[in-house]
Amino acid sequence: MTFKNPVLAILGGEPAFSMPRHVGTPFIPPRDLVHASLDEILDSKRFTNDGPFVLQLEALLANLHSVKRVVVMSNATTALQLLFRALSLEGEIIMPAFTFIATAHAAAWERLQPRFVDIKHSTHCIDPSSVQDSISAATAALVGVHLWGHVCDIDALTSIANNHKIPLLVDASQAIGWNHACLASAFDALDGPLASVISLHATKLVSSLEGGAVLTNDDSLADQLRKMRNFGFSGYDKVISLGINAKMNEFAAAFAIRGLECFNQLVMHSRDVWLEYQRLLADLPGITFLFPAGCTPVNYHYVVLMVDSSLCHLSRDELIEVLWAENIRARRYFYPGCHRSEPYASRGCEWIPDLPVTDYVAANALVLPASSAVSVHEVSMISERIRLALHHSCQVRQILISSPSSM
Ligand code: T4K
Repeated sequence: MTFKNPVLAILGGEPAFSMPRHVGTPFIPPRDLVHASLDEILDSKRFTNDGPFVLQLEALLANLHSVKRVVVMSNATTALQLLFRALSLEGEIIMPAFTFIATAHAAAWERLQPRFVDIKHSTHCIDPSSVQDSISAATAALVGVHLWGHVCDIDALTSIANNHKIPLLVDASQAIGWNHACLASAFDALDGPLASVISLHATKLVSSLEGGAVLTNDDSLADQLRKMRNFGFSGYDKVISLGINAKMNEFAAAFAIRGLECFNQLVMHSRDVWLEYQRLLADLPGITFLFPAGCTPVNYHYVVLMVDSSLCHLSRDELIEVLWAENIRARRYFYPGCHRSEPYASRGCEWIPDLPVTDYVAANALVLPASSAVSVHEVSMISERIRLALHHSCQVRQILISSPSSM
């Protein structure tokens, strides 16, 4: 499909797509294979409680992440909660303010105080110097986040954690496939994260519909988490600790296994999409790709742009409105930052730190439909609409001013 001088939908033209293109469209593995797994589960009548698909998924994820132990859970938020609880953390937990709210909520739900720190411009991940400035006797743990699939500065965080004798944990919800092994060799010295958490939510590269997992090389932590996710049971009839129901069911696990069978293909496609956006848009004034030197995202699942309105004459939010009219559902994730979201914003001034990079990124980052949500050809259609929007920025602004949005 080619378009000759298309008119932007916001200026009266036809939308680029008849159906919405989302940032988080779920990947559906080959249906015949999904149906075969479902039949197997129905025939076996084994639906949950450490069934064979859950155990197989744990083994596959351990292999993919080069980690000794994996404990799958009902979602990543619960996985974080159980991890914090298993470590008996008390007091403050340092984390970036620019992350999905679940990182903060999981800690707060476990009665920990999230202490928000700033991020780096180059990666959007936690800034170790900001961590250093915020650490105190009340700090119980550090949580790095592999945002957009970029691995946060593990070396610097490890050294801070070791100096202060506190655990380093990683919220790797957006980084399925990351190499936990780069730290495994030094594990005995507590180098690297004690554990990381991935998400298998529907919107992730590979999903179990809803799901998450803790990855760790610590056997006793993994054993404790396995019991905690199943009411504290240790075998039939024997409850040995406090626990909850955080189990993943067999169909969810089977769906994820089928997705993992396509993992390499998915990463390759996502990389093609990521590169094509850069090829088509990198020269646009005011548009910058998040492309840290020497560091590529683990799985290329997210395509993130920074929009400088002084150069492209449209703000990030105005560009989003133009794209939504085209059925291109670009998003501004994590706005306005956890520190400015409830319940954290109401904790009082001393709790709302000055985080200039977080505020800037939250106001200007734009996430485009990528990965399995789009084909490489569709990337060219989306890129063309972005170019047009910037080219007609004056007209677009006039229309937007005359009909303000609800954003
Ligand atoms: N830590 C971090 C750093 C995270 O990014 C996340 C999750 C977590 C922790 C917690 O993980 P989980 O407990 O969820 O396992 C999504 C996801 O709900 C969330 O999992 C994810 N991060 C976050 C970044 O994004 P939204 O706001 O994108 O969801 P929603 O419903 O607006 O979905 C986006 C679009 O995707 C929809 O407009 C349509 C499409 N979609 C979505 C779903 C759920 C579908 O086509 N089908 C679907 O089933 O939050």
